[in-house]
Amino acid sequence: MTAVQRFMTIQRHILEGEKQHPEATGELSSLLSDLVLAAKVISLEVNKAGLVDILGFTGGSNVHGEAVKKLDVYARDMIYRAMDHGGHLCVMASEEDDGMVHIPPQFKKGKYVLIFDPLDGSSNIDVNISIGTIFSIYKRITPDDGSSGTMEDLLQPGYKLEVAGYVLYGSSTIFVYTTGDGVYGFTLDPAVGEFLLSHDGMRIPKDSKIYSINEGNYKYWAEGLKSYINYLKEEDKSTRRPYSSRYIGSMVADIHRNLIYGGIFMYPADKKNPNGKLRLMYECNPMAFIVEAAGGRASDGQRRILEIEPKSLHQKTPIFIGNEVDVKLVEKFMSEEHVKITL
Ligand code: AHM
Ligand code: MG
Repeated sequence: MTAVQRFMTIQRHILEGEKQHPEATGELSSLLSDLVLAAKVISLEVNKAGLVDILGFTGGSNVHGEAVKKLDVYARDMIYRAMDHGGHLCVMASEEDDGMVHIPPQFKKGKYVLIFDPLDGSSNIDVNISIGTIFSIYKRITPDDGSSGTMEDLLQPGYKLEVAGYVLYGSSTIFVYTTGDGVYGFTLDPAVGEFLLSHDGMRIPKDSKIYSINEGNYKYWAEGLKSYINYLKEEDKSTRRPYSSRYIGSMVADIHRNLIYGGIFMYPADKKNPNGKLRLMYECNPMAFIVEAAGGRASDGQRRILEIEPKSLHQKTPIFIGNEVDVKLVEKFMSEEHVKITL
């Protein structure tokens, strides 16, 4: 008989985590609770996405004459509205915005910084494929004196993260978060309206046989990467090859699956995108923090993602993330070939 899962809401889990840190002020818990609320509202809206056309809401305004927002803009606004007035943040940044997202002047500024990708994989919305929200919370660097946060507070390397998480809107909605010490997943029970603990202490399996990459870009890859992918397709029972290829094209969904089944997800540099496609601050750092906390590894091919010193909010980086053995192997393939991508 399988062990019975602890019956626990995400709110209670957050509070219990806080109790283990006597110095905690409760601010982080409060921030997470606000994010949970935003996730529930976004989940509702995501589930209605296909109804927009049927109900005749397209064309810019709905029946009330209100402008209909694109879902990614809706998600961005919902998170902003849930987070702007709690008094715990000093600044935010989102993949939807060009620059810093400020806390309105009338609200208190606190000691934390929030960086988020409101709806990643948004090209999948119209075709009912899983999409996700990704978030990161840092402590501010500038003094916690009630002033607004600055770019310095935002541009921190990933190893300084306090909390990272994602919400996957899939066959069900799941909220996964870590403070660096254990990764926990909660599935939304739509009837009760609560996220309930469903994945306690997630660990990425060591013996994977899944690789996820947009193989349509093969022609543009470095030779070392081509050799690695070709190696994965060869037959060898002792190393579980050939691997299976699974690519959703939605980073949160691809990495969530690999966290559960094991596997490696890659978005490399190529001749068309010399820094890859994915954003360090919004996508790669938080996912790397989660995967490392689950026993995995994340690198840009040479160095740990979490140790990259960010230079700008929207900077991109190649990423190889997942099972430790697999990520180390792709690093080896790439370094042995001493491949530099030439444009
Ligand atoms: P987005 O931030 O515009 O939504 O793009 C990010 C998404 C990732 O979720 C996914 O891994 C990647 O783009 C897929 O890109 P591609 O279509 O080039 O394979
Ligand atoms: Mg994105």
